[in-house]
Amino acid sequence: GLRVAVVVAMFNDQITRRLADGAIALAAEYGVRDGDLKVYWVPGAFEVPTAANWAARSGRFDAVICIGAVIRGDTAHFEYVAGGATEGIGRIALETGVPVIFGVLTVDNVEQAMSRAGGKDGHKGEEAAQAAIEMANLRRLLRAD
Ligand code: INI
Repeated sequence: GLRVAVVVAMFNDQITRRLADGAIALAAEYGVRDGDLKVYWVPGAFEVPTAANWAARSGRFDAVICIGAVIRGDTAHFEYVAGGATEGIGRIALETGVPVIFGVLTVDNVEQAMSRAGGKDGHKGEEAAQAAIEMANLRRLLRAD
């Protein structure tokens, strides 16, 4: 019965689509119903916290999964984009109390990103969905006790 929002950055979408697909597939595997999972696209990783904030405060979701890929090679302001996304996502989780999960890759190049999006270094989208389910269940447990 968990309701999950997935906020996905369009920037580097050859990576973020893979991450999102993995997150969605894992959530389905763990029993999240089709209609209980919503996907929201934003321009880039910097906008992810904004939409995650809206989703977390809507009262409609038990967890929010944030997906993005910040690649150092692409930008001189890597640190700002990656730092903004990281700080924002962490802050929203603490401020709202809703699990807001960090599925944003911060890597040097596309190869590193691909290897973490279902390649030899695992699947960070699947890991993010797993973390979302664990945290949403833990929250329910702590509220019930
Ligand atoms: N956004 C990303 O998600 N990944 C990147 O690697 C990236 N680079 O390289 O610049 C990126 N930039 C866009 C940024 O997230 C915002 O969408 C943009 O600055 C508008 O606010």
